[in-house]
Amino acid sequence: MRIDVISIFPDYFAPLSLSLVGKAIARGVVELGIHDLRRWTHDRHHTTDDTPYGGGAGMVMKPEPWGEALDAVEALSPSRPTIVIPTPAGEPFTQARAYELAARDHLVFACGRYEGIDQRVIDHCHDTYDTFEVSLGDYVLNGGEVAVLAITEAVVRLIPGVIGNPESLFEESHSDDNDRLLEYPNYTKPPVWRGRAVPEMLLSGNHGAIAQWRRERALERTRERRPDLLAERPPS
Ligand code: JBQ
Repeated sequence: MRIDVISIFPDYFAPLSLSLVGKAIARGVVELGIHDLRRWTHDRHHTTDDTPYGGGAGMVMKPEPWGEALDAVEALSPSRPTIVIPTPAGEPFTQARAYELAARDHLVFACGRYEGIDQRVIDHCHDTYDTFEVSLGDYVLNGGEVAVLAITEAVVRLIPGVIGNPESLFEESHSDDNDRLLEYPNYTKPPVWRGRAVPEMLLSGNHGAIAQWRRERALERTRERRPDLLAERPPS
């Protein structure tokens, strides 16, 4: 997979050369290009934003640098690029979307600042490429950069061969194989820590009973913390 990121803060993406994503890059499973949007400005001050038509607070990213940046990055494409635009106005980013993006050849992330990119750029993306506008949640970030770090990690770990032990993909929270419940609580040694004992059931060696106990804990947690997930589940 090829991944390109367009941002006015290219330094934000240094962490991508670490950890699991970094290993995928080192192994050649992922090819990563980070691009400074200012490279496609032509004025002395490398201006990327301007005041909004119609008035209001904040600034809006100008369309011209974005148009040139997208054209240039498209030229690097091994096939047809998929554009991902993090925005608080996007659809909630989900594990299902992560799986879908993990199957693409070329992802292009377009990082806008909070007030956003001129809508004509977004419309151009929808008309020209497969485009997803996604949000990480209902809170305020200054721009799309942190969202791109999170989405990249969620996607790259799903590319076949990236995770050493693919079994660990199965039982985790939000996976289909876990019935979309939150994950049950986990424990390791020692058996008692600061007066807190590991639940006795887990020491029983009774694998059937343990599986049932874990499912009960997962349901209990989900009911308390994410009742919306229970409401979404297929009947049974
Ligand atoms: C979203 F995706 C973005 C981009 C910019 C700001 C944002 N704020 C909240 N959630 O993930 C987001």
